[in-house]
Parts: sequence; structure tokens; C-alpha cells
Amino acid sequence: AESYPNIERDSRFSTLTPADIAHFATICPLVSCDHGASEGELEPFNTDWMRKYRGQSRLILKPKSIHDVSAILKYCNARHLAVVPQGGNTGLVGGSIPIFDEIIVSLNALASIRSFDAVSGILVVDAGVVLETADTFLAKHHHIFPLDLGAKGSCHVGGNVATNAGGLRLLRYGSLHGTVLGVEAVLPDGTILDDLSTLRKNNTGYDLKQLFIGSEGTLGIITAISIVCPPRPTASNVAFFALDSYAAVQTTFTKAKSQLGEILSAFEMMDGTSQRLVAEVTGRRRPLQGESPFYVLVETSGSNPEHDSAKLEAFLEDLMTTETVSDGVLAQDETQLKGLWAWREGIPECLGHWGGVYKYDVSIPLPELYQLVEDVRTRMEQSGLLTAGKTSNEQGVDDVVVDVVGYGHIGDSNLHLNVAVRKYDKRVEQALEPFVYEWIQKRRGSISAEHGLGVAKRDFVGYSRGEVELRVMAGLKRHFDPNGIMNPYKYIKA
Ligand code: FAD
Ligand code: 2HG
Ligand code: ZN
Repeated sequence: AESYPNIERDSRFSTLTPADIAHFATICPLVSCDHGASEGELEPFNTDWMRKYRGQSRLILKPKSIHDVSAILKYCNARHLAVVPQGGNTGLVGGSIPIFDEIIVSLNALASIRSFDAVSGILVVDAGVVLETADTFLAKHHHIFPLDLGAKGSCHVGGNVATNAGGLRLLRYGSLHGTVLGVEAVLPDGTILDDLSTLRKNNTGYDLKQLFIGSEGTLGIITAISIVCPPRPTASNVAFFALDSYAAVQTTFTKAKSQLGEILSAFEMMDGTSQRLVAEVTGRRRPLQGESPFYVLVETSGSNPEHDSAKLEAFLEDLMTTETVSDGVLAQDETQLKGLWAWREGIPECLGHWGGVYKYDVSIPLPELYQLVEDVRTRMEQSGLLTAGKTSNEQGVDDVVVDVVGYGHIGDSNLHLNVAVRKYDKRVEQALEPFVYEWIQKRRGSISAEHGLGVAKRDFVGYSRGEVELRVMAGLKRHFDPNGIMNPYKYIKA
């Protein structure tokens, strides 16, 4: 795990005393070595999903109600104790764990479904509800959560809103900035902000909930959200294609948009290297024979199976006759559909297999998007950190970089550039940064399309945001959190 050589503990913050712990014990359940817990019980809260970052918190608080959250923050603010809100701890930028000894406020126990209106499709849930639990509940009512992602079994809806997660169907259902209708949050001084509206339209002043969407725990703790959910599609199809070039990927996307129209629900790209590594790690049989430089997963979701199949068949025929794709397969049942999705959703987990991954989650205009992966691969080879032509099996322990891969939500111009390594190594980092950020800045792209800033990107936000924007953001942060107790050392410098 990485340490933080360039970050110093902020001396404005107090250190935890036995009296503090005794006080918190009157508010809610907690985990602390000074309260009967072992070191091992603190560990999972102090370690991130990638095992890249590690915090040193001595106290985990588990509030059971918004009033508990309010009492916690009121006390922390008065005592100048720093706080990290934690959801499912699946974030990929080191934002959900402390840097030093910040108190972790886990939302795990705030997990009730408050209400659902089947006519409007509006769901109101506590922040700590796991995304998959919310979706399973909605399925019973013939609705779907308008966000889906590989971490659905662990991430919280509150964490999703706090990171403004994008996911696999943003193309179809839009961003949380559009679907979230209300947010209930506790401000750093303990005040409850009730903006838990269930209205689609409400032009009565500044739209405060929007500030919390993507605020990564820096403005307060989200305790509940309301969100508008679409009817659950009754017909779903997944097709998986092999393609010879990135140009063909773009042509396929154009055709998918025009020929599938309103039933297109996902358009994901995986490069050949990513698929080779998934095959190697899982040992599963590949959906298509041979190896291709690119693969695309296209999903349709609609309400009329005959109508959808007719559209899809015409689309497949066009792709084959124009030789846009070199091969393809259509899932014949639910099991195959899930199986094809696994070749896409399973990539992040498989890439961690060798020891570590440097992750860049970027937005670049589509025509140039994949060039970044090629340029980074060349740079790794030229730096002697990756040997051209050797597969991971042929490499030795001295080959630091296992491979450079690109995949992602191509329908949203969002590329995931991942550099899998045997261990985190300063030489790799120095070859990647600021190279990647400068590359993106030149194309006016975003250095973080969906995972956020956390600690990983806070020093680089200037590559995507101007000085004036950053100054306004810092002003907002100071307004909400004058003592700076909320998720310090992360996001932006305030
Ligand atoms: P955490 O990791 O616990 O926290 C994330 C941040 O939000 C932290 O800064 C934390 O302080 C803050 N936070 C959490 N809860 C609250 C709260 N209630 N109030 C205030 N602040 C809070 N992201 C995408 O956008 N698209 C994807 O497709 C995607 N796929 C993923 C696949 C995998 C396998 C994994 C591991 C991650 C993926 N992610 C993806 C990353 C994504 O950010 C998270 O999965 C998810 O949105 C984080 O939710 P969480 O509950 O785990 O939050
Ligand atoms: C995905 O789309 C996630 O699978 C994770 O956003 C991407 O690990 C990554 O880089
Ligand atoms: Zn993603």
C-alpha cells in the first residue's frame, strides 16, 4: 500500500481521546481497539478495494439513524475531529479510506428502503442500501435502478451519489445528475439539510442536491436519496462482436445508435489484451474463436421481444454484410447473457491478479480515445518497463508491467486505461504521470470521467479545470465546511 509522502497531517485537527470514544459510545455502535475490538476488525475499513491505499483510523462509527449522524458530526465539528464517510468502500481513487487517523463513519447500518411509488417510479432509500438490494427490490415492482456497475453487490446508493457513478447504462438512463431528485444530508456542523424532494420539476432557487452529487464526502454526509426509476425492460439482448480496428468500433457505434435507436442500452468496448488477460485469469472458454484487437458488447433493452429482435437482426446483418465486424455471437438465454457481460464486468477484478493496477478513468473525444492506450504502451516499452511481444506467461518477475489495456463505456466516450503491474513501482508511476494528464489536457479531455478525484487525482485536477473554477469550488467547500473536517486531504485543495 502507498504512503503519502507529499501530504502532512493537518495540525488543526485534534487527536482522539478516551473521552471522545466514551461520548461516541453513547450515540451509536462503534469499532475501536479501545472499546474491545481487535486490529483485524479495523483493517477492512482502513484498506481500499485495490489494496493500494491504507489509512490509520482508530475508530469506526456505525450510525443507525440520521439523528446519530447529526450528533456525530456536531461533536466532531466542535472538537475539530476529521471524518471520512464510507459507503461500500469500492471507490477506485482512495477517497473512502482515511489518510491519517480520521474517524470513519460507515453508512452500513443506515439501510432501509423508505418508499416506492409504482406510478411515478420514484424510490426513496437510505444511503447505506446496497445497489443490488435496491435493484432487486425494484425488480419485484417491475422497475429498474437507473445505474448498474460491476461493484453492485457491495457499493451503496449513497456512495454512488457521492461519487456520481456512471456505470454500464449511462448511455440509456443518463447521469445521476438527471435521475436523482432529492438528497437528504447532514452538514459538517450537524445540521440536517432536507432536500429529499420527489418532484421531477422544481425551479425554486439553487439546486442544492446537485452539489452533493459527486462531492465525495467533502460537503457532508448523504443519509438518503430519492431517484426516478424507469420500468424494467421485459426484453433484453446482448451481442458480442470481434473487430479488426478501432475505426470499426466507431462505425459499429454509429450504426448501433441509428439502427437500434431507443432500445440501445449499453455499448461497451474491450481491447484484445484485456480479453486475453481475463481468459488467462479465469480459465474460461472465450465467447469467440481466435483473438481480435477489439471487442464490443452491445445490449438492447425494450418492451417488445419481436420488435427488438427484428431490429437487432437487421443490425447484425448489416454489420456482417458490410464486414464492419469480423465475428459475433448473440446470447440465446439469460445464462449466456450474463456470461457475455462477465467478459466486460470482470476486467477490473482480473487485472488485479498480478499485484496492482494503475488506473486512469478518462474522457476524450471519441476519434482519439484509443490512441492513448497505444501511446502509453509505446512509452512503457521505451522505458524498458514492458517487453514488446511477451505475454504475461512469458514474462519474468523483473517485468514490472504485465500489460497496458483499454476498455470502457465507449458509448459515453469514457475509456478505462489500466496498467497492470506485478507491484506498485515509482518508475511506472513516473513514466505515466504527468504524461497521461498532459496527453488528456491537450485534447481538452477529463482526467476523471466517473471515478472522481479522491486522493489519487487531487493534485492533477488542474489538467481538467481552470483556476477560476477551482477557486469557486474552494469557496464552496469553505462555506459548507469552515473547519475542513469532511474527508480532508482529498478532492481539491481548499
Ligand atoms: P465508497 O467507496 O465507500 O466511497 C466513495 C466516496 O464517496 C468516498 O469519497 C466517500 O467518502 C464518499 N461517500 C460514500 N458514501 C457517502 C455518503 N453516504 N455520504 C457522503 N459521502 C459518501 N464507478 C463508476 O462510476 N462506474 C463503474 O462502472 C464502476 N465500476 C466499478 C467496478 C468495480 C469492480 C469497482 C470495485 C468499482 C467500480 N466503480 C465504478 C467505482 C465506483 O466509484 C464505486 O463502485 C461506487 O460508486 C462507490 O460506492 P461505495 O458505496 O463503494 O462508496
Ligand atoms: C468499470 O467500468 C469500472 O469497469 C472500473 O469503472 C474501471 O477499474 C477500472 O479502471
Ligand atoms: Zn467504468
